[in-house]
Amino acid sequence: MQRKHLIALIAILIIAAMALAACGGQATEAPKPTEAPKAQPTEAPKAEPTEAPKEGGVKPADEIVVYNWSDYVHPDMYKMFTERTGIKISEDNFSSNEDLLAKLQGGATGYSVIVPSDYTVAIMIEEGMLEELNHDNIPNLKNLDPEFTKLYYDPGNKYCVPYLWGTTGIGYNTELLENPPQSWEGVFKAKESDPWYGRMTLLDDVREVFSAALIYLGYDNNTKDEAQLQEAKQLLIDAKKGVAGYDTDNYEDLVGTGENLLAHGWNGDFLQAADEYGNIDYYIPEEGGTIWIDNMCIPKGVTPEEKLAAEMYINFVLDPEVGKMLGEYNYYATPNKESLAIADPDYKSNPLVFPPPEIREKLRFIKPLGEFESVYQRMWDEVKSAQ
Ligand code: SPD
Repeated sequence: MQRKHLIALIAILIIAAMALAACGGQATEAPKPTEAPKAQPTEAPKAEPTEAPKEGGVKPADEIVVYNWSDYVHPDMYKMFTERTGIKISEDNFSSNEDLLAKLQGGATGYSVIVPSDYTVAIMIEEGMLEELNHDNIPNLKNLDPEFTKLYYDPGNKYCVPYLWGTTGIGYNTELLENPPQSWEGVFKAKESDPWYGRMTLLDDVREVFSAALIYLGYDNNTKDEAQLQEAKQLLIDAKKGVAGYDTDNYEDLVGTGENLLAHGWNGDFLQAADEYGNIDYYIPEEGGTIWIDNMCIPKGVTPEEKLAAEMYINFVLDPEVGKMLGEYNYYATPNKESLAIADPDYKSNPLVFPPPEIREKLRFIKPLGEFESVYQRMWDEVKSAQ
């Protein structure tokens, strides 16, 4: 190209660039004041429950891990969640609230949803271990029974959403044991002549086991009285010879197979196993037992993408159909009023899932005890290590 042609070409390019800059690409795009559409709140697109909410450009993570109790989902739930959202999901399990707490306090990462019980949520909020939920991403929150929006440990569900609730009592093998003990005395003071002596387990769970012992002794299951706790500890140590072990994950199967005759455990675990083995029943001993609410929460430290995917999972669980299948399969009580409205009548009327008032009044929540929690832990270590 000749020099004069090159100069002409450059001049044309400069003029074109200046013309574009003068328009700024805006003159035709910027709406005139009179034309500007007003944002109408009612016109804002609503995020479908299963659709990724458009949140500041954040896209949900491709994959999340739920840290949950064992046997605590419907077998189709994770597949359904992936089909609806494209997000892969898997789970890891813990055996007690204390294990969950210790693991997270120890720096474990990689979990986007965790499922602690009531008193543990209180501890985690106090210790700043939980993310605040973005309710805009959880429109199905409206399905929660109002009772579950006013919980002492998290009023307004700022950090957590109730998952399922249940009770702790005794399950037994109905084929091998005709008359299980109606009092905790049969467990804590079992005689060698009792058929269940050496063939029963207690939960491997400090607060649950101490609650049962304290309730039997007639004390507050959240006592901070060291003398009462010492008495409970001695009761538990003396009971050890009749106890086959402490177990939180397989106790119901050991009852179903007949290896053990009875166990201290959670209502839904026994009722699920009853479906499998056909020989298990469950009851609350005459002195009472515990009641609890497990919750879906997001631990601090997740990425914005994981948090969004976790909120989508929480929203999915709150879907009426999903809540129904979860509760009915696990035989735990759903906190979702819309799930309950469409649930099977057998589930809704099952007194082992939804305890009637005369049982309900004998049930006690485990409460957070602050620093005193360590006294329970020390006594529990002494029980476990006693010969
Ligand atoms: N298999 C699921 C059991 C869930 C039990 N969570 C309740 C803990 C109450 N301390």
